[in-house]
Amino acid sequence: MANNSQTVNLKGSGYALVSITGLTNATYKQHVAAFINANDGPSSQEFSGSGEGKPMKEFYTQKIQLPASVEFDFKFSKDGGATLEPASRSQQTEEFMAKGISLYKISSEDASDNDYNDTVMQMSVALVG
Ligand SMILES: [Ca+2]
Repeated sequence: MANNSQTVNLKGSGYALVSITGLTNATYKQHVAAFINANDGPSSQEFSGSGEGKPMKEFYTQKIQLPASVEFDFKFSKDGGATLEPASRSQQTEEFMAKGISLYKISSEDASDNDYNDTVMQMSVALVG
């Protein structure tokens, strides 16, 4: 798998409400594509933004059937979006689990300073029966 891509596997059965949003800490424009492959079909969402501590304006929320996988592809642009190049991802996805809900943090680096927070994606998965 390319190092600008990371997949989160969502195990189980039944339905879950999946919500994804993100923020940037970056001068360069950040692009993220999320591909959701659920038991009841695929969906996807693109996210973009730039700036320090700026939320991305896109927000994905959908009820899906488990099991599912969610692939995050991270890119960035040095020329305002005309040319995209891969942004290496950070360390492993951080995962926070509680009964019925999981939270994930997936972040990337555009290789200028290695602070690994140029894009920080957050995903919540709430079981809804
Ligand atoms: Ca950085």
